[in-house]
Amino acid sequence: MNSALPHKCDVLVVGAGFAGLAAVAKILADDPNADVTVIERASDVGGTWRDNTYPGCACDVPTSLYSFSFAPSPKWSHTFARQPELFDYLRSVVDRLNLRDRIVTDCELLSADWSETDRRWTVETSRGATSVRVLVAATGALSTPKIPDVPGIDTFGGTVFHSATWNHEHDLTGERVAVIGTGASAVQFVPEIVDKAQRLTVFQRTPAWVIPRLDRTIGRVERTLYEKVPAAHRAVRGVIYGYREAYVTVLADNPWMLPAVKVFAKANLKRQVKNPVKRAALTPDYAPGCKRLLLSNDWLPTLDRSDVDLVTSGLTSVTENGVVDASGRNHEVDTIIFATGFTPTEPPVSHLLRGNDGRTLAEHWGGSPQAHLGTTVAGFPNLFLMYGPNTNLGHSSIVYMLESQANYVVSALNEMKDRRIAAVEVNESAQRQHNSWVDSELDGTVWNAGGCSSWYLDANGRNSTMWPTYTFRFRNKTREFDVSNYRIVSDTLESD
Ligand code: N01
Repeated sequence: MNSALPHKCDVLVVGAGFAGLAAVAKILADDPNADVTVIERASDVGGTWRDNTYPGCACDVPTSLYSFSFAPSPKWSHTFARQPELFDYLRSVVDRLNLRDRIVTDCELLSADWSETDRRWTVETSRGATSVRVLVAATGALSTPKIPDVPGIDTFGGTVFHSATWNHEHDLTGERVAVIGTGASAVQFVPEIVDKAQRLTVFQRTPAWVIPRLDRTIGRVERTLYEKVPAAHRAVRGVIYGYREAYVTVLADNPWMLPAVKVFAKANLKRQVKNPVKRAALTPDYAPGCKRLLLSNDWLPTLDRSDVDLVTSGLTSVTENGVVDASGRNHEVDTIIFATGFTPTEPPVSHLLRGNDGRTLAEHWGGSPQAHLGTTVAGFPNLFLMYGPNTNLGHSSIVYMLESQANYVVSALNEMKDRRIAAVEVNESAQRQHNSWVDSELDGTVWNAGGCSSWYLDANGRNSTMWPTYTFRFRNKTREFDVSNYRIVSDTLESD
């Protein structure tokens, strides 16, 4: 890919995962001559689908929906594509849309400072500096692995890694393995490694609601149909979109319907876990959906196996040869795999961006990320966040949200161009109003009032991750750049 970072560019996109590629693709579709560059810290595109390579890694949203509407693929092999296929898809999109020359790889963002005088961002990267008018941060919310600070971890004599940075050099065959965490990642890889390990010990802090994954192979005839008749594939995508949206009716709008989901999920648990002690330990005491509903057909049967231990008392420390639970028992293991998630409410990028008062985004947020439409932030002119605060979903495809945000960026760029505005900054009042609306919509939903603690809630207890309602409402709100909610920082473009 292109190795030179221009010393100046109009739009700089940081990150070449789904979010960054959505942004650059839409900007170029609107204006093929746009001066837009993407920087990517790794040596290839793909974001989370490049990095997460753990065994069994797959999408838990049907891939016909979890892909770009502007770059459909008729070739998915399964309803829920596996990681290698998704990674290949993203690389193929780069080629199909001729984006390769726009992407500077092995180029990590180190800092970005807004200058009110220059009305530009001064961006420092591992490949030098560049001056940028519009910055699009597409760095992902679930990209920085979180390993808890467990006492004694440095003394452990075996192997330790996180699910998002899987150690493929290490062979688990015949080993005693501890897995910490029982979220969306663990349910995918634990059934894949159980037959290799001599013994598996799974540390569960909170049980998850699990429902069947209705996966199937997509045969050649069906794939050919999608290839020859794209409208048929679009129709399938539309149906998936529709039934996924219907989940909001249950999870957010009518939480009184949740007991029915509970009955269904409990029946699934009863069918798949015969051991009564384990079944009791695996029964959640909060509403389904409060944490991400997990889709799996083999997670619960795996935990039911006699060669798999389920520890529910939590871990207190690590010794040189094992993991100690809350009762003080040392579980001797050779390898510890942390499936403990990410840092969505304090993304590292928030420490790198400094706004017009010299403070970082993290300092502005004080632990509770907020943005206007999840995209722009008061105090940070010409900054657009992809997958920003309150844009995460519990029910549908994040790619749909990212495309909506990319539309908004394009609309903003056009508005600025048409009005000859060099820079815009969202008004505090607009940001406040949007977030009050988000808070009131979240009030009483399963994500706020489902009786669990989850990564959806930030350090201050506010839900600063979830979009509270139907995704088409986000699409409508981001369709056009609402310039009246913005302060015009400068009314002349540099080219004047
Ligand atoms: O991480 P998680 P993940 N001691 O944060 C436990 C997306 N995703 O990597 O529930 C002990 O969900 C924690 O316990 P608790 C998806 O959005 C998408 O699995 O907090 N345990 C939990 O069990 C998902 O939500 C796909 O009590 C500790 C687990 O670790 C997100 O990524 C596929 C602990 C962390 O679960 C993250 O999933 C996979 C501690 N100190 C993932 N700290 C798709 O297919 C944490 N835990 C799109």
